[in-house]
Amino acid sequence: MQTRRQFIKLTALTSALFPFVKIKSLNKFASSGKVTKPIVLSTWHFGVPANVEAWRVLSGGGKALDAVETGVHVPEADPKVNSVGYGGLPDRDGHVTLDACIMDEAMNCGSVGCIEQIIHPISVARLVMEKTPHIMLVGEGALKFALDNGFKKENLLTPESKKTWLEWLNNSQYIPFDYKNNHDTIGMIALDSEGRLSGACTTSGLRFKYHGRVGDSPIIGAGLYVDGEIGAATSTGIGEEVIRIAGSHLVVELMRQGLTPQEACEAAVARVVKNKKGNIDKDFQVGFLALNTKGEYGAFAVNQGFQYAVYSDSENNILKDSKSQL
Ligand code: SD4
Repeated sequence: MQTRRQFIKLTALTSALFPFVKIKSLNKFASSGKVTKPIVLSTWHFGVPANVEAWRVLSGGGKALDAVETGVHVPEADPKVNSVGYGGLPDRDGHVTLDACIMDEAMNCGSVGCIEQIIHPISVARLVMEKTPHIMLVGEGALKFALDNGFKKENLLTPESKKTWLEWLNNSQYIPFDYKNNHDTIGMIALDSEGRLSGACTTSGLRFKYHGRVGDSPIIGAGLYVDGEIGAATSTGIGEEVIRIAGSHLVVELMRQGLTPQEACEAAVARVVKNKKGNIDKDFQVGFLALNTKGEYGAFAVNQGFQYAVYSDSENNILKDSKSQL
């Protein structure tokens, strides 16, 4: 139990570190005792159908870990989503390379980076977590591990994505950070009826990136972080900027210090903005989504346009617009 003196010290410290965060109340001290569970949150509009599948697991009393894996399978398999899994836009050399990670409430985690020809990288990440002493496998090693474990090779480059890539090749203009044409990663975080938190994050990354480029999405602490005693966070947008600040870990640590999920996302976005020293336009984007152990959530992005989907008993898979810094 913290004393009033410790509370004041923590408030002063947080204000000094994050002067842009208006601390209305530190959530440890404003606890209503009410917990919203189960609940699942996902980034972007394709989070809506993904949440439906996750909710099927959660509403049946299933584990958050199973819910997030099942949920993100939906955009991974959807050829119309050109930023995740099958149908993802390729790198500059025409390879569809995928990044994914998964984490549960007990610090178990697994990840794959730059894996090709596997439609569900999230399930390979889960196997890395469950079957190996490691956390991350990349490239050909990740593919070999997947094939050794029964996954099948598939061509992930759809005719539509190939056409877009061939058009791009006409000019080969290298602008991977042109965010308005780079939508997007699914990050999903969930709290189940037993109070277990988990998260999953999966993407084809930035379109026409360098071959071998890995973003934030498969990096534990950047694209995703879960601490079963505190909360979970996930990110979307320009991965390089998220990695620089260990973004999702930062959000969870801020929640540990007492910030609400909303305040923590705002503070992390402010850190990104500060690092860019004003060098930000409307095509730049980084966004965070966070959930705590009480089922409270928040989201914030640098620019307008970041949407996320929420599914709980009280919010029936609603698509919400995140507030933004600019
Ligand atoms: C990445 N954060 O690879 C991911 C992809 C994304 O907008 O969210 N793109 O950097």
